[in-house]
Amino acid sequence: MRGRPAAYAVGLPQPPRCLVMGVVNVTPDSFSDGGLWFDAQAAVDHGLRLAAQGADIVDVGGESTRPGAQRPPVDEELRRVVPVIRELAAAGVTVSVDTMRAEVARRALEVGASLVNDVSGGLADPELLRVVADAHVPVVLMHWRGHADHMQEHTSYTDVVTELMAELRPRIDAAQRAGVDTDQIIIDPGLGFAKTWEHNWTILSRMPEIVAAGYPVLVAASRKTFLGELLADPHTGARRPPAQRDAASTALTTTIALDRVWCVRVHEVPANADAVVVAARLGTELAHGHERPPNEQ
Ligand code: PMM
Repeated sequence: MRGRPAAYAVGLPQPPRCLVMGVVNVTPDSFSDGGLWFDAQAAVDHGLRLAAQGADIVDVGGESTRPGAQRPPVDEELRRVVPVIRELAAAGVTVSVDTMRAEVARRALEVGASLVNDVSGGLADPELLRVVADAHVPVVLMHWRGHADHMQEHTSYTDVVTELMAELRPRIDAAQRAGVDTDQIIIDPGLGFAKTWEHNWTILSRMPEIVAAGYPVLVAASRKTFLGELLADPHTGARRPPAQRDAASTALTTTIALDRVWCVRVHEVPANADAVVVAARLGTELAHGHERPPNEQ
């Protein structure tokens, strides 16, 4: 039914609507909110706030993946995310760790994370998939063509949706070979990762094809540069800054949720939490509205 996920991941909440994942970037340099939650206590407070506002999952990351970003050393990534995940999980929040490193995933799962979100789909550190399998937790496999410092050199596609789905297939196979349960594999088209702005719009317009693969689909459009470009100042041409892209992000959440995507990853939760409820209700109406007796219409 439109507005409800076409597939769910075993081991995570399964509400009858698209899920909302709130973002906590414990980084000094993320494009969307860099530096705001770099302090551990500020990050914990923000994660608790997102959960209270209706986030089903809180995604904690310690590495910026904005184009051109340099990777932090593994010790630094651990220092950033482990205390935050420990506190949020202890408070009862369902936590996801946004990492490409097996060691960070392992420590995050030890302190209570429920999901591993790997933007490299297991390519950056092949050991990560075994860590996920051993812990029997779900994993997000995102479409990825290389690290942030050179990913925008790999934006050549004949048909972006067909190709990203074909490139995700071996990542799904690798996860299964490592022992990850099929019903714990989530896929993500990777908006903005080795994609041009035009590719992002094509992907968004063809979401039903991605959902039709049968896996839960995560989409992270929130605050991304293609929205800043679309909403550029008509006089100066300056891109709309990230913190002023939330209304546009919410508009996309509504359409994505109607397309039966499993989860949206967003920076600002309240409006998106409302949008997924609206989409679920509208989806029900689209499916059954015409069957109602006249006195209920
Ligand atoms: N984008 C970012 C970080 N993590 N995870 C998934 N699964 N998909 C994404 O598209 C994604 C991600 C980069 O954006 P941020 O600065 O908002 O974290």
